[in-house]
Amino acid sequence: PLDKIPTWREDNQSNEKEEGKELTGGGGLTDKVSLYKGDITVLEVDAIVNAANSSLLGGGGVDGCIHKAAGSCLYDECHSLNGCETGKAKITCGYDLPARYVIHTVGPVARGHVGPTETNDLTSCYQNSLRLMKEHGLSTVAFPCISTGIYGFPNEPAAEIALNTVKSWIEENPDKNTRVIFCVFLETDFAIYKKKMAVMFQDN
Ligand code: AR6
Repeated sequence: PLDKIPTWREDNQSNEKEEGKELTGGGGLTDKVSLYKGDITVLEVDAIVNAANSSLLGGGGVDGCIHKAAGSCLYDECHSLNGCETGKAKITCGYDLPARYVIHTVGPVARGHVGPTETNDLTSCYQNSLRLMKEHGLSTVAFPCISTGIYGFPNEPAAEIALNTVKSWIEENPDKNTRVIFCVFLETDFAIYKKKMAVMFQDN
């Protein structure tokens, strides 16, 4: 359950105390984000985000895992959606998943190259997913590291885009119930996110 996943504040509380910092009363940025390493399909959140392809009909990577865990009804609903363009997002039910919904977004095929198009498209994936979450009255969402697997977006710039886009969105959409979980799968991504989050997310 979500209450078993610490927020970024809780993850860092002992450090903050040691350094003698005042903890703010809650509701700050650090209460709204978490870093979680593991399988996104087990998370009991309002929505998990799928790093899909433009057919929305499944594939390998996290997409394959999500379809396998959600069952064939997810495929049937995706089949009715007429695909999805790069950078856009579409929402379905979660079916057999513990998550209520799946937000399918299509990341750019980067193959190691990060130019303006790749950057804009990846930014749009996060923005459009968050917009759908809000439109459906949802509060908690988990993102995988979109495009960084089969689509070959370099991990460090992808993390930078994910974190900056989510941070700006949270600042522009204040709601105390918002919780965004960065669900990393690989140790390299865990290390990158941990380092960047320590700099970007601090309430004081
Ligand atoms: N939970 C969380 N993250 C995962 C999981 C999981 N169960 N499995 C893999 N990852 P990728 P892409 C991580 O390749 O680069 C598919 O075929 C993985 O380690 O899944 O956007 C689609 O149909 C990596 O960090 O997505 C598309 O054709 C991250 O998820 C294409 O792949 C994204 O890797 C999309 O490629």
